[in-house]
This record gives sequence, C-alpha cells and structure tokens, in this order.
Amino acid sequence: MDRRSPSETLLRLLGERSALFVLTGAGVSAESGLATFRGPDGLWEGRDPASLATPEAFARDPETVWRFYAWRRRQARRASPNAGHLAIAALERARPQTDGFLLATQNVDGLHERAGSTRMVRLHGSLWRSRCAAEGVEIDDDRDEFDEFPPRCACGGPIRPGVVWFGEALPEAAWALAERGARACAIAIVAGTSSLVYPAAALPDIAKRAGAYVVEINPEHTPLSDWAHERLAGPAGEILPSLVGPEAHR
Ligand code: BJW
Repeated sequence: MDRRSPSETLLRLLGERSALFVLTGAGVSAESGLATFRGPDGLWEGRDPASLATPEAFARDPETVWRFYAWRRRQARRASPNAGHLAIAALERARPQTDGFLLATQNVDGLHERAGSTRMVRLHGSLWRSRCAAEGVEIDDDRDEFDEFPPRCACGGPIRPGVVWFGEALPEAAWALAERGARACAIAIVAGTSSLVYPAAALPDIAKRAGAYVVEINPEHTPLSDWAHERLAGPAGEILPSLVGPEAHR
C-alpha cells in the first residue's frame, strides 16, 4: 500500500533501535539538484550509457568520458547535502553499536559523507577518486580540468574515473560488507533508487529473505514496490526526516 507517513510497525522498529540497513540511489541527491540517471531529465536521457559508463567507451573515446565526469564533478562540488542525507546520518548516530547500522550507497557524489555518514560503503566508487587504468591503483586526483585526454599516470597509463562502470565488478570489500549488513538487519530502507541495476538491486531481497522489514522510499513505482513490506511514496528529503527524532521513536 502506498502511504506518505511511516506505519506504526516501522515507528516501533525504529523506536527499538533495531539494526538498520539503508540502500540509497541517485534519487536521494535529486533534492540537492543532482540529476538522476533514468527517466525524463535523467543523465541517460539523450545519452547512451554504453558510450559513457563502460570500460570500452573509455578505451574508445576517453575525452568524451572524462568531459562527462569532469562536468559531474563540477555539479557535485556546487551541491550540498539535503534533509534526506542529514536524516540518514541522524539515524546512524541513533545506533552507536557497530552492527546497528550500515549505509550502502550507489551514489558517487560524496554527499552522504558531507552530511556526516561514516558507517557506509560505496558500491559504485567515488566521483572524487581516479584510478590508473593500467596498474589499477587509486590516485588522489579530483580535477575537473585537464590539459590532455586521457590524463596520464606517472607510469604512463591512462587515468580513469574511480567509479564502477557497467560490466565491472563492484569493490569486493564494499560488496561483502553490504551483503552482511543486508543479512543482519531488522529494517532495510531503500531510498531513491530505480532498483534496476544489479547486484545492488539484489540487496533488499537478501534482507527480506533474512527476515528484515523492507521499506521503499520513492515517489515512483519500481520493481521493488511490488514486494516491499512498506512503500513511502514521496521525496526522500521529506520522508526520511519523518523517521528521525523522538516523535518517530515513541
Ligand atoms: C527519488 C527522488 C526523490 C527521484 N526522493 N526518490 C542481473 C540482471 C540483469 C543485468 C545484470 C545483472 N547483474 C549484472 C547485470 C548487468 C548490469 C546491470 O545491472 N544492468 C541493468 C541496468 C540491466 N550490472 C553491472 O554491470 C554491474 N557489474 C556487474 O554486475 O559485474 C559483474 C562482474 C562480476 C565479476 C567480474 C566482472 C563483472 C555494475 C553496475 C555499475 C553501475 N554503474 C552506474 C554508473 C556509476 C558511475 C556514475 O555515476 O557515472 O551506477 S550506472 C548508474 O545506475 C549508476 C547508479 O549508481 C546506478 C543505479 O541508478 P539509481 O541510483 O537507481 O538511479 P536511477 O536514475 O535509476 O533511479 C533514481 C530513482 O530515484 C528513481 O526511481 C526515481 O523515481 C527516484 N527519485 N527523485 C526519492 N526526491
């Protein structure tokens, strides 16, 4: 059933400080002014993901790929965390026990970190990291201006954005922690994702099979909407704050 305010069941579970797993996607940053990927005004609208977010695209046309990510870095630098990011950080602070909270984000924009989230894993890398495509090592390089394409590592190899593209494996440690967090939680909150991209989209199912109460926060219907225990149909920046604070934890 679609609703905008949390059910008694959810408020009770939150009030008990039950172990919480949060999975986020681009929709959580939409209210910070950053475009999502899919849908009308999305980043993939009028752009072919295969020409921007695959290792093959980078090998074929590193300049187009780097210009896209340099533009994304400029957009993200100008953005600020919104009420949804801040609410997730507050939900973490309310669960000081190590196993009581984990945030797994598909977002690469760094807004969760800037909002104060610490117990988190980045499933799809970071806009603020680069990597040598030849050696695989991460490089401290978050420039958005370049004098050559692709920029070069000291070893001579091409430097690429430190994100996970289609067809690439997710960072092993981040995935292992996310899977463990999903398996161990009592509540799984899934906010602002189309639930289309795997393996991240499998995490709510892992949580549900392990017995968790699964809650979706999204103004639009997704494949998860059909089987989540609770669906809060609205913007994350409005709904997430309603899960925080003494009134939500009675
Ligand atoms: C709001 C809102 C508001 C708006 N409040 N909500 C199983 C089945 C089918 C395919 C596959 C499968 N397993 C793997 C695949 C292939 C592929 C895949 O999933 N393809 C599908 C698209 C069909 N997956 C992969 O390739 C992954 N790798 C892999 O599986 O490797 C296997 C392997 C193993 C071992 C060795 C080698 C390989 C990698 C996936 C990487 C995804 N990368 C991207 C780009 C990252 C860098 C960048 O940022 O540019 O990640 S693609 C893009 O999609 C980005 C996102 O993180 C990801 C998910 O998107 P997200 O966040 O859900 O955004 P949207 O736009 O889709 O949705 C936004 C939602 O927000 C909407 O629902 C709105 O309604 C909502 N919203 N405003 C709340 N205010």
